[in-house]
Amino acid sequence: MITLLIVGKVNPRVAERLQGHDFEILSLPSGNAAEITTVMADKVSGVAVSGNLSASIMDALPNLKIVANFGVGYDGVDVRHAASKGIIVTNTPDVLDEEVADTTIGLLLNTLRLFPRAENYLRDGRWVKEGGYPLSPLTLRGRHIGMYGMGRIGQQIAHRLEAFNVRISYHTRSPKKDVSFGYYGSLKELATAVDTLICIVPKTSETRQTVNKEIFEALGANGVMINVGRGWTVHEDDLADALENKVIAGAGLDVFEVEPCLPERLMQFENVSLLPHVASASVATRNAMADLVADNLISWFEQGKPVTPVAETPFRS
Ligand code: A2R
Repeated sequence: MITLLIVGKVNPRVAERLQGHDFEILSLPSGNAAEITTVMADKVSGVAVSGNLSASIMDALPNLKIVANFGVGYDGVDVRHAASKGIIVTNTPDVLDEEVADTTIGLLLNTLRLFPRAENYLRDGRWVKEGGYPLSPLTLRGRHIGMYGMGRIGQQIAHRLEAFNVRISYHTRSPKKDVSFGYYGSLKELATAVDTLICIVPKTSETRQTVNKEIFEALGANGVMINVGRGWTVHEDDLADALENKVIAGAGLDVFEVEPCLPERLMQFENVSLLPHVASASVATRNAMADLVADNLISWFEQGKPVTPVAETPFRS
């Protein structure tokens, strides 16, 4: 029998899907390496996690062969350390692309047209008492959208935006062969050309606070910034300054640098739409992600290969 360890809080469907296979499942809810028992250290060869796994846990499990991460972003898993120890890391790409893209469109429209505020106005009885909700100062009409990131999710967002009859351009480190939108070689050039920036890049050492004062100034007074990738990418103090000083016109955020906390200042702006990191958070999509976590473990232990290994730990048969 193969012993697996669920580290931290992971969608319960992962453990359910592993039932019926030759697995013994242990759990470490605290995610604390110091609580790894001798039995775990002796027996565990596979781990399921949701976003975070430190080098110390990998070191405490000498027989570990695979880490199956719930989520497409795996910046909280020490993949370099895993690679150095020959441990495969897997993530959950593709199955959440469309859900995240749908959410992005919703967040973009909420930011521009103030729909959450308009609904609250109705619910508070103000429509009856005060008449129609004020016109939204911003609109999607006539906008030029700049995609910062044009990967699996970015392409689904752009595909949806095409139906909205808006101009689309993008910046990535290298132009994409199968993408016909205008390419800009730097984020600054993209931000200068467009009036709406959608961020969907991973958390890496290269993307930290790259959306900052300089980029907000380049976006300009009609500028809107939407972030659905990682909070790490946006300089939140610069964003608050840009909103306060009307350097840009609005922002929509689903992700924050230190979740679930966010700077108080961001809460005060009427032209900001905030979501609690829910882009992929429907039952159907989270189930599909859980299934892929389980499928990676099942495939590894029953067929000797992972389904979706990350680039840093490629599978070599
Ligand atoms: O740079 P490229 O050509 O590798 O394009 C990737 C782009 N990207 C960057 N663009 C500019 N500067 C960078 N330093 C940089 N690093 C990466 O981000 C590619 O177009 C995109 C990432 O695409 P995928 O790897 O397919 O990721 P996916 O599934 O779209 O998810 C994006 C992120 C996740 O990592 C989570 O953090 C979040 O969305 O859920």
